[in-house]
Amino acid sequence: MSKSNIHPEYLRRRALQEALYARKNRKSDFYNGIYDRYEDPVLTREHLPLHWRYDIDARTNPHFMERLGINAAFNSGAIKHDGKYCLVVRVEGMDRKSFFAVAESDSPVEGFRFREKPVLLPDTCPEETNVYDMRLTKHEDGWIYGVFCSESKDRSVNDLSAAVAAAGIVRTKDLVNWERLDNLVTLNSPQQRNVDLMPEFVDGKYAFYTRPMDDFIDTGSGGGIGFGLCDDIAHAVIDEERITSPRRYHTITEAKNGEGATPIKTDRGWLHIAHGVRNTAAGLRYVIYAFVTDLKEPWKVIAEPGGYLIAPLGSERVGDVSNVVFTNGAIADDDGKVYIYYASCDTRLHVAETTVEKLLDYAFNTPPDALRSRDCVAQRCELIDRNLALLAEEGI
Ligand code: M1P
Repeated sequence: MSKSNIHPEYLRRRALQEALYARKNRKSDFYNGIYDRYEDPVLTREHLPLHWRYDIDARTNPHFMERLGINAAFNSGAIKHDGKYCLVVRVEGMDRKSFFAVAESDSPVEGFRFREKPVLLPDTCPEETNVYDMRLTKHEDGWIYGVFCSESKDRSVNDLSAAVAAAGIVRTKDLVNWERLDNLVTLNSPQQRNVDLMPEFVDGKYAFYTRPMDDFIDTGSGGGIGFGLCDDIAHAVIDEERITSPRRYHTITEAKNGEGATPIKTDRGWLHIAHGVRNTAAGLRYVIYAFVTDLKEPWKVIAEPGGYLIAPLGSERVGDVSNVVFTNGAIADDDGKVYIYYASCDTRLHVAETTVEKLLDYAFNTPPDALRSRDCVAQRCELIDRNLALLAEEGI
């Protein structure tokens, strides 16, 4: 038998990676009654196939060096497709460029493996430098849409770091072949990020949640999560954005917010899992929050609990961009369970498990932010008084 040219280190590392893929993920001890966290991330950079990173030929890579390293696997769109839990993951190379790759599993919480190759998007946008954060929508028109951030250098100003964010749009039937459509145009907002397509037509039109921004980082006059309609998805233009979930002073959304997972239709409204950002002495802090919009008028918020749903916890707090949790994908399963895929610190991807019923209970029965310390204390005293009365009544 001829000697193999495959580097022996590849085989050793592949066996280690198989153990990682086979690892069982257990619910952690974390408790709040709203959702469960899992102990291990569902994806990290260690999950990326070795043959995407190393030249595995011992003749050309005798030291088995990483040739095209991966920095992180994080913010991920999510969809159940052909019975599999599919994630379209933001993978970031060591060169800082992000790209998309599909990982799938028979389980929602473990065993995710990347498909053979990353997604090579049709190159219709020569000025585009970076792509990330795809939201996936199974639309009633029969397509699966992916809406993502398409970032280009801003050449209109003399600033090396200036960039422009736009919403790129692709569609697919199989998560294999992707058709690129025109980027979304919003006539009243110079930049867009965190844009999400609703799964149903509204007034016969394609409906988007947007995030109007004046600038690449600062949303400026952009007042929060917007809502807009367009006629033609292949050349999508939104002429009016109505603010849906606004940014508010001294709340978790003060600096900015953005639509996260594609909204989930429930019998009480559209359930949204979004992110809010505030500033601190240590930089921006990103948390995840929830709200519900009206079924018929999906730009109207009908429930918005105060505070956050998920905040970075323990080791989730540390990473490339610390103090960040971010979601752009959740799967509402047929049995009522909801899996929220959230990334921590632009570094790795986790899952939280809950149900539609629990999220609705949370959304409608958690008091809204009272906006002032005095009123927040009054809100808490009301809860305490009711509890003390019940304890007294039952002699406990
Ligand atoms: O670094 C945190 C997040 O920052 C951006 O989100 P936003 O547009 O709300 O500021 C995005 O780049 C996101 O990918 C990233 O996780």
